[in-house]
Amino acid sequence: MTTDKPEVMLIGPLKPVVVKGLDAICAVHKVAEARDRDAFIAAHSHVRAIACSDTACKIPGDLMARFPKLEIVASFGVGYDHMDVKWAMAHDVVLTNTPNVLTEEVADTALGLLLCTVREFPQAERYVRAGKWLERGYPLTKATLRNRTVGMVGMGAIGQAIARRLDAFGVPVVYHTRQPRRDVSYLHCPSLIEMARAVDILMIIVPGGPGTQNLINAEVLDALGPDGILINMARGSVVDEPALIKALQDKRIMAAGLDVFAKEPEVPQELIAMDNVVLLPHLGSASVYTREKMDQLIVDNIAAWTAGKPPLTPVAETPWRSWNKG
Ligand code: 8YV
Repeated sequence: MTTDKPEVMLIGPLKPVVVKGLDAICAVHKVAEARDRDAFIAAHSHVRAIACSDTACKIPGDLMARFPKLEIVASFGVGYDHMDVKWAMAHDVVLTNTPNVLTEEVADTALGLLLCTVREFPQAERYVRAGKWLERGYPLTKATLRNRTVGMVGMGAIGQAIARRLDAFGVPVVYHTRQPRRDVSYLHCPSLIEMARAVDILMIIVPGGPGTQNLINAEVLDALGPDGILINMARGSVVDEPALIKALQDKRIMAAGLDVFAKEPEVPQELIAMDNVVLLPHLGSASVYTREKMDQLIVDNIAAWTAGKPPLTPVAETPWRSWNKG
């Protein structure tokens, strides 16, 4: 196919907002429609832009290397641990993500998961459906948000939106990040272990990737202690999953609320079997409203690139430079 339009390789599901938006401005080569993926990529190795419509689609360096003129990868998702950032930095490829538009939705989900885990709403709902209320009332929950402090692991835009909600609930917040943030007034805890020891609830909301791999390990869980509750809204990779399972089984922590897992969509049978765990299928941002905004931002980043302008949301490691021409 020859075309005057800029060409884009679309990797991932054919979402209506992405397909419609890209089709209007580019010649879009849709990997999802290819019979032979490898041959399709080889036949279009001249393209200079990739759009990735799902964080479940990995973008490793050896895939990007198959497009020698590659300038930009515009991906879905605020997290970008599915892309090889180091490779992109070394080869002057700009990576874009979809921050901001999902912040409030993910923070809503985090509060929902926190409340469900602390006050056992899913368990209580199952109790009603099973007809057990007719026999006796649901037991009082051991955990409460009252008189508790939440220790946030991570305090980026989503972390701050979660903290704002906790402020409104009257729940004190402290946080751990490598460096204290100047733009927040919550108490900064330089040591994760000490913070875990001091609080009853850990809320994980840090980026995934090598820098945070297994950050929440057995030592942190033990510091959180037998009344402790862990909420993971970040990435499965941030928590040592076998260590978490063991800590829950041994009652070394009280409960966990998990939106993310090490090998999604597989959830360990041990977690499914436990009643003190609330499990969600990675739906932090998953409303039609927010997902469409994220999808549109992929299109807007590509549109800026096709117009020779800086993309709207390059990730910090790969800022737009004048030689990324579009
Ligand atoms: C999505 C996310 O729920 O943006 C992210 O990084 O984790 C979420 O918004 C996830 O990408 C689901 O595929």
